[in-house]
Amino acid sequence: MPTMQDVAVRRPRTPVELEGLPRPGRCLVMGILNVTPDSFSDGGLYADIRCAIDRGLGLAAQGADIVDVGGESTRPGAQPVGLEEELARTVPVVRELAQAGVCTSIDTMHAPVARAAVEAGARLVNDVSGGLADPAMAATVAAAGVPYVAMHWRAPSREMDRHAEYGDVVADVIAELGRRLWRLAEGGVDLARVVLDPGIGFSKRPEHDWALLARLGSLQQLGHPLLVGASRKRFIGAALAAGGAGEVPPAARDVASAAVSALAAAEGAFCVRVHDVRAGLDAVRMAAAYRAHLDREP
Ligand code: PMM
Repeated sequence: MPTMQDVAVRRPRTPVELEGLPRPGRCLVMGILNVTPDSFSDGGLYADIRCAIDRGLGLAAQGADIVDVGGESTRPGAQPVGLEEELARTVPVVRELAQAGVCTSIDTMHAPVARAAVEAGARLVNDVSGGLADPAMAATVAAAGVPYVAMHWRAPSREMDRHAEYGDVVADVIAELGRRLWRLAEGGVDLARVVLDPGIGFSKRPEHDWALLARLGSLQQLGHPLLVGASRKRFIGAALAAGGAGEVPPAARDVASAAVSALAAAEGAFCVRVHDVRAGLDAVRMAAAYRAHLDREP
């Protein structure tokens, strides 16, 4: 039986705040903007970029606290795109959104892309590899002085499914993220700016994703704000199918994704990364109202 003290530890009363990021007093909502050819038209890069900027402005208008710009797909099996291509896809989008006053983050594993995006106005670097893919990332983030999301990652997308073996997934992810923190600090990163992410769907099977979500409070032992990126992922499709909904394609998983965002925010997540910003925002608002009542318990 958990004691009242355990509950207080699992659910911190004061939302974490990070320099340079919005402070709405609830879990942040990060809207996903993937500038990848399969995301938009096939009318060439310029058309894709114009379309991406409009989409980013739209996400901000819907209430996204952060718009996360990515130019390389990290889906299972995805192939790398090359540095020049990734820069060309993301930097103009970040620049224009930042100039319009939108808080943007750059979703990249590559230090040169992170550096160029921060120069263009990105206020956060979101690295799904937590610094493992590019040894120059720690020094780049240290020099940039912006918040940094370090996600739990074991291998590139094309081979990540082969690395989904765990003893106790929560303990293993905590240990591996702990080692990442150590290496980032050695690389000069100010750990007060580091957000951790369990890496939902990355080298994880559905049972691993659920265990990490259900025990998010344990990951808070590491003492860092947590970001959860569950939106539209395979484990949601699997749970819907197991519950009798049949095969639900990714684009039809937004209601279920919002439910997962509410669960993550209720467990104390600092930020949720979502495709459907309106639904995500409502979800975290419900979680904030729920948590406010938990906090009133004697
Ligand atoms: N997932 C994806 C891409 N970037 N970033 C973080 N921090 N956490 C995630 O879980 C994450 C991410 C892949 O999802 P997508 O293909 O739907 O963007």
